Amino acid sequence: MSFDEMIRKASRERRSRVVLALDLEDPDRGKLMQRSMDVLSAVAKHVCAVKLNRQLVLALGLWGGVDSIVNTIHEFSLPAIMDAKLNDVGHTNEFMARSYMDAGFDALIASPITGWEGGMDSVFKLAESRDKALIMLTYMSNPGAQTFYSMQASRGNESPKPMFETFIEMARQWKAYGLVVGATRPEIIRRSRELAGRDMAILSPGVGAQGGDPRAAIGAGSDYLIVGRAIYEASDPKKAASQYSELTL
Ligand code: O7M
Repeated sequence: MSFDEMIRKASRERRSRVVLALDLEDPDRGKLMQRSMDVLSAVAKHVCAVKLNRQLVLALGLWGGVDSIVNTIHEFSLPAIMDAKLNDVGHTNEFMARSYMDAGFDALIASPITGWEGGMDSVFKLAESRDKALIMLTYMSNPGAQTFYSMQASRGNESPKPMFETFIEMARQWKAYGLVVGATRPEIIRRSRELAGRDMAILSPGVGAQGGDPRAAIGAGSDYLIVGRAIYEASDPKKAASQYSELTL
């Protein structure tokens, strides 16, 4: 099953558009692994995908650590997203992408800032050959994100426009599965949806701990909300995940 089919199926069956960001920290490897498994089993019925980032990869290692978390995510019939934020030259991007794909991830997040040739080209070719999804980070959720994502820039003879608009055009041209657009700026989500059309998914982090409004993000055109601390730091993560799911219906 493709990533798109997996996330849609899980979303439909669980009536949830919440992607869990499992960004736990603990200096004790054993405890970190146990806590990750505990949070996963508590919330699995209320989320449609799980996103890991380098926090767990650095602490647990990809092999004999994160790979078993990916297996568990799959046992819950959920797709696993690696928030790799790939942003390097082609051969190292390709090595990282291949390693994450070998570890079982169904989708990877990359930054379009490298451009195509010698940057994203190798990653897209690999993803196509392995039937994996690529998601482009086109507007971040943090306050300072506007410095660059909204910077007016022109390509060639074109008139200037905000950088994120060019990133979305590139993501479309490259046939990315979707975009990450911060939930903290509904007006940017709305514009991103206009430019992306209906075919590309929009995933939005930044609700809860970062102050974004889940309903406003969905109303502006996001398909999925990425939620971390507001779920795994809650006294009852299952209840928090279920409440966020309800907000996205
Ligand atoms: O809900 P939080 O704030 O605890 O966590 C948000 C998650 O989304 C966390 O895993 C971040 O790495 C991620 N994220 C952002 O918070 N803002 C962004 O602009 C982009 C991401 C992200 O997922 O990038 C791909």
